[in-house]
Amino acid sequence: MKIFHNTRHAEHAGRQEMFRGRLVDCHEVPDRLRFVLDELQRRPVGPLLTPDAALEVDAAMARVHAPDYLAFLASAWQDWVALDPSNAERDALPSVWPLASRHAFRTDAPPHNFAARLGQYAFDSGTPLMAGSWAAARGGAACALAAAQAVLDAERFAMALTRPPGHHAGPNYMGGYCFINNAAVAAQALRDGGVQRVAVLDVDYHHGNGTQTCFYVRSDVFTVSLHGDPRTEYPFFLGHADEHGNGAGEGFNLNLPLPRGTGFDVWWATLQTALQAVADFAPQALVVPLGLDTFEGDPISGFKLRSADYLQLGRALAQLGLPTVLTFEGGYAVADVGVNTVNVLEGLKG
Ligand code: OKP
Ligand code: ZN
Repeated sequence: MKIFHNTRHAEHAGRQEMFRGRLVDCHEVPDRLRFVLDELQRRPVGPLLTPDAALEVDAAMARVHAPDYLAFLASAWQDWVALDPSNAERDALPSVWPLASRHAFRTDAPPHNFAARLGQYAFDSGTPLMAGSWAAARGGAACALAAAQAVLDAERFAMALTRPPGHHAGPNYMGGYCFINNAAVAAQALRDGGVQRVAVLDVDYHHGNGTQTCFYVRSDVFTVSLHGDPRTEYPFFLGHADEHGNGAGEGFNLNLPLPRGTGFDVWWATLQTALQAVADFAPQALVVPLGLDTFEGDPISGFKLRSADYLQLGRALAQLGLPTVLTFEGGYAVADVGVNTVNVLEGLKG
């Protein structure tokens, strides 16, 4: 198993996120990845690599994200500081949104004001953007691309070990701590590398709204997500059981929402449903947005998995018998996220 880690991840280290009317310390911190790397030192499961600098990461991101969104991200920090030089000491968080065109806000007259542009491209105020966010996110996309390339080159398993995470980022928006959708970049890179059918099985606690949206009208990428019920859980506005895909993508999206408080037995039974759906699709490759925030000790989530359960998850994923790319997503019980991640990888290796 090849593990591509993002050497620039720590350049993204948001200070605070808006939560219910106050700024609270960020949950998505650089230590998350350090704990995984530390555990990989203790229990190596494969070589730790960095992506080849020759990989065409900008082209790979552009296969998933809109050009204006990528341009926005690339200059966002500079534009934030230009808005007010004292902003250099503060992370950028949005505070005004156009909602959707059905609410009569115009989308045909794009604002020049940076605060408005940030609101145009972000769906929550919990995703701080700072000086190093773009470099970190772009470095993560390189890891996703490298992992996909490794699988195209006949590696059975490859992981993009990176943060910030990606599965909430859509074609032209950030949110949920995510800027670039690493899983979508990997899935698209597999398609572009000649894989006809790709399945994405998202096991993060939160619905993978960004990934679902990237592929919602397509039949070549089947998206499945097992997550906290959006009626009570973030991201709230997507992830319901009746979202099956649209147009050519009809029947190629499956959501399996579960109530907050769900324990391993019910989660495991639901995982079997997800695995059977993946098998029925008969993909030639699998992408797993791997969130470890299903853990009982997670501070912001509500499932009750224990550390040993992640070995089982790894074994179950391996039983699909597919070339597999994993991307590192959530998991905020920082002291446990290393053990839980490496448990999945050990289970995978069998
Ligand atoms: C990202 B990933 C908690 C508020 C929720 C957003 C959660 C994003 C999770 N204070 N904020 O799916 O793990
Ligand atoms: Zn999550």
